[in-house]
Amino acid sequence: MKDRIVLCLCLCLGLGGVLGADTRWTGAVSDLWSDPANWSNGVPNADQKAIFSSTTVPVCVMDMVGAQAKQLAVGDNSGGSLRLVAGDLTVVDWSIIGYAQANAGDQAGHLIVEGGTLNCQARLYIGFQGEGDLTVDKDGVVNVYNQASGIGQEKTGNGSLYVKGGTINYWAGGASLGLYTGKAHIDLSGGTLTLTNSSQNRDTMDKAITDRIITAYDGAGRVIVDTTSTVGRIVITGLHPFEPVPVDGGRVSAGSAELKWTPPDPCQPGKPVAFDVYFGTSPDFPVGGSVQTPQIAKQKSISSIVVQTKPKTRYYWAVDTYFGNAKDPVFGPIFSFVADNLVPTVKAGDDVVTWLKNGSAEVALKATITDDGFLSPYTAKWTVAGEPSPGMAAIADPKAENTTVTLQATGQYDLKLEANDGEYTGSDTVTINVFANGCEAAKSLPGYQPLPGDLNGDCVVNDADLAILQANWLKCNALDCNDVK
Ligand SMILES: [Ca+2]
Ligand SMILES: [Ca+2]
Repeated sequence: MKDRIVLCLCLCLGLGGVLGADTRWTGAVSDLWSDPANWSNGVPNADQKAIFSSTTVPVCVMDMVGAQAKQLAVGDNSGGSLRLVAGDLTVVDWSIIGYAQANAGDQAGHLIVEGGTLNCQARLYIGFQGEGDLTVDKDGVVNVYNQASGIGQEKTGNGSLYVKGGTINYWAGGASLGLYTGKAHIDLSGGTLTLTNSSQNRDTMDKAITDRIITAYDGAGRVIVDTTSTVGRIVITGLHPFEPVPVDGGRVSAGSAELKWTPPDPCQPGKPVAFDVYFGTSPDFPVGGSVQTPQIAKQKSISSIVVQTKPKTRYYWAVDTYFGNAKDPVFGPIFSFVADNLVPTVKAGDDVVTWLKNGSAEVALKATITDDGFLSPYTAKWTVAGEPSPGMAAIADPKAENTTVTLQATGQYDLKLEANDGEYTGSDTVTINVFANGCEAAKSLPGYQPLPGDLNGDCVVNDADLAILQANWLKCNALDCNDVK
């Protein structure tokens, strides 16, 4: 199972001279970012370029909250690695992995974000003129703000983005991500990539998936592009043919969990495939390390198995397939999920359009809250998050999921419902627009069409309209009225 060995972190980092105000990682005393003795010119600040440019010193591990750098150069010209497992790093100008050395091979730059947050305030180049890769995994989050980025940015650039878990968000609008100058590759196997939902990004994603620049599970899976679930975003994930449950990179309620997968078709009709199943808390699978993940099924023709999980624990599992031929078993990828107390899911209900009757409007609030029963029965709380003026909204029973709200004035009201299970809080908001009457409310809806003959615009065709018609009967205000008459 050599293909399962997690990314080797034996790449090392650099010694180098002081360059102006820049500061270079030396790893002289430890692997911690926070120790000034590990840097040529002190721990980076927002005015300094942080440089990683050697394979002969330890990988730098982020251990600070609020870490900053002006620029980030990982793999400046002769290798270098930075790993975020916690904390956060904000880079105010550009970030580059794989700066200048084309075909760097062992001396490529490596950035790993498997916890904490990397905020790139400007562009992020993965493989600028050189070779570099970014791995997003586990709970890691990468945000790239404000400027368009590139993978394989220039002709000699060679960049790879591995989204194995966590999330990377490109927030710039228009064309957020260039993939077509140098060599670019994105592989999705458990994490999420999001982009601004622009026509340029949609076109680039479609083309890159067709061109296999974007793949899932190293080409074995499908790339899923969702442009509807999150307003304004394109959400891209990978799906393995096993269609694993729990979802790879997902979360489940701790306790008993069922691992499920979709078996491939047998090579010989009628002869079902069999599976080895591995499950545990270590990503070190057999042959991969000293702590090995236990085998829980051996050559069984099953497609699910029940396991026990503990809260706040990440689990790894894999399924190897026996087709009944010489290549058995065919190794599957390593899936992971986190077992925990789940955050309550809150749906505050559909937005409402209504109107005042005798000076007020009463609206029934119909919410849905679901939770996994941990830690305790949840408690609900409605609050007024926005109203035309203070005190115009009165919620009958703020602690009841289903209650009523009385609204005393026209305008927009935002009501927030929170559900707290003793540990986590989920929330959602419903918007209520109140108009002076039912006609104004009708006119606020998209697609409102006035009735032919509703001359006074009160949404009714009646004598009042007829009176207007009669009062104006045979009047003419054309320039040739005499001819018309
Ligand atoms: Ca819960
Ligand atoms: Ca009318």
